[in-house]
Amino acid sequence: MAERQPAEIAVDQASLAMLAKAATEGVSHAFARADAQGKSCPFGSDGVCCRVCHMGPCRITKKATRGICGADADTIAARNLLREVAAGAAAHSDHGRHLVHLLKAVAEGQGGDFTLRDETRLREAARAWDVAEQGRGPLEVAKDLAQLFEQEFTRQEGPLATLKLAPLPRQAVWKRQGLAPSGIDRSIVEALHRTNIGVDHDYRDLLRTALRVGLADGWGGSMIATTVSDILFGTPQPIRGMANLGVLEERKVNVLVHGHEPALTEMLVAATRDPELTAAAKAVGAEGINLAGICCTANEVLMRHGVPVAGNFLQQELAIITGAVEMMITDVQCCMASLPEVAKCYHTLVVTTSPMARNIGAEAVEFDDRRALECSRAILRKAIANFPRRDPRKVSIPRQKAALVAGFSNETIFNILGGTFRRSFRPLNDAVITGRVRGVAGIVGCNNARGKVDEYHLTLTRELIKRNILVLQTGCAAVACAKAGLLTPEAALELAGPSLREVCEAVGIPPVLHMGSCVDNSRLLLALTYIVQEGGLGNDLSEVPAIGVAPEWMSEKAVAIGHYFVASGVDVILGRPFHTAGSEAVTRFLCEELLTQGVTGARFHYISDVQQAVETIVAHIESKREALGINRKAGRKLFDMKDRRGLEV
Ligand code: BF8
Ligand code: SF4
Repeated sequence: MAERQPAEIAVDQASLAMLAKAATEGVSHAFARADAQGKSCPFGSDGVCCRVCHMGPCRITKKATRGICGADADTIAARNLLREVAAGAAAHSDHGRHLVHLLKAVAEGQGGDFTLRDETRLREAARAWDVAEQGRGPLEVAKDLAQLFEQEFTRQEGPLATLKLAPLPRQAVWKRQGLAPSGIDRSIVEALHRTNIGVDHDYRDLLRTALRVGLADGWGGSMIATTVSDILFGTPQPIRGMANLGVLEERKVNVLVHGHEPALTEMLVAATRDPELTAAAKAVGAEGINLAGICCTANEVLMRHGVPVAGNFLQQELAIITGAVEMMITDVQCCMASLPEVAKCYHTLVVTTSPMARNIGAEAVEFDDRRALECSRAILRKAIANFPRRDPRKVSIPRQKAALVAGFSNETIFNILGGTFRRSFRPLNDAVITGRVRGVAGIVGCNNARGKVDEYHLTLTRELIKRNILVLQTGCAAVACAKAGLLTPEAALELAGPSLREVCEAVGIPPVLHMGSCVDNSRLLLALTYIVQEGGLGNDLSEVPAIGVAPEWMSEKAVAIGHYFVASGVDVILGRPFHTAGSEAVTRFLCEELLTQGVTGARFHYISDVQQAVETIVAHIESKREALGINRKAGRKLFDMKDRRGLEV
């Protein structure tokens, strides 16, 4: 691929400015590397390259229609996809497992500085999962809940207990179709087993397994991660914040938290408020410490503390290129391998706090949960000591930053809509039933260096709110829209269609609701569940006028997310296709037969053109409305004699 001009790479001015700076300073970044990669290998893109055994790699071509073992394009493409789902589910779920361990430690009095921040949420969760809570102390309840969650990982038989949170008709679909997963670990192990050479060769069976593993992620690992985060760190509430590289401060020690695990970050937030550390920062000539986030760690601390967001996935290198970052603290997921290389061009220290996410050139810092605050202070001291090494000639912080409101957990949506005394989704259901809100679109997922960053997210979101569709967001999609100012109540006035605007104004919400990090896509599953439970919009998730979209996705985690939405009965539009084009049968199964053969009641759509996506979403939502019968005018029908006779027959 020829090297692209900056304007072909990104839409936001802050990123463009940093790309220009990188060019002057000779710093490489993901976009340049994407160009250097050139066109992707067609066998990989089509999903027909198999490396499962060492007789291979085998590639399927017109001449060689089977690999050495006899596997055809359908088996190979399905097997590759299932492995992606397993990897994505593993990432989310392992994150959940770490949080469960922390919950258990806190419950046993071994949690150091961590506490149970949200007892109400703890008790609600206990009731939802049938853990006795009445008349018992919070630590006792937490211990039992942690144990139950642990068992969700190790369960060998019977369906996951968390599946019970879904509407009954959906549970019935899973049972009928054999899609209900057992233990999370077991599901992932089984996926790896099935995809070994010489095991499962039926693409339909492999793809059903992908749905099952997806469900183990969405309703299992991710749901557990979200729930435990809320219990330990507090359930998010609407909170103001800022987003984009302009949140970095020239006169302060800039510390960026990056990755996905919220535990350390919670303590860093507390440590930055320590007057001793502020004094230490002043002693080296800074005005204080400025903590900001990248990727989903950013979403977590934004939602709970209003910590500013410096950027989404493809801004991680650009943040260092500002020359103003003293330290970037990384853990697991989405932290680029290149960070230490980019940091070498500046004074930035890259630190890794997760024993499973090491990087050559990044300093490994032990983070002990039991001494979390002390460890956080030590890390911040290192960052402060690095401030004098900053080269002022290399510092250029873009001005751009946008205000936002985040923190729309379901618990707060209940309160906002219904009031604390009558917590309810009723007003939202009524707005959908009367057509003031046509439906709901969840726009989620990553950025992709192969495309023009944020463009699909922004165009799609603007077009949908203009058409009175409420948008729910998580992950890097939410940050993309935050940077463009779409996450403010004012955006409703300027950009939403008249009836959505009215609803937003009445309750004081933005037309685009930030619901959290990527594991918090589980909140979207529950939001749809609450809509069903509230009544009037169908009995199953597949009946709600709703859709999921991942416009610019790139991660295996997004593959898993797509699968659990579709398995839950929600159609998913992907801005970029899965690597399945080499098998017509696999593509047809995912994009047609899951729906037409009644496997899930929903399907995937591969749509790279944003306008076509808008049309598909509107048509989909309207067809769901038609099926529910809520598009009919509710006027009174006057019967004439002919009608009456008709009735008597
Ligand atoms: O987990 S949206 S680029 S940061 S994978 Fe990664 Fe994708 Fe961002 Fe959050 Ni989710
Ligand atoms: Fe080739 Fe079969 Fe081995 Fe895959 S499993 S590499 S198709 S021989």
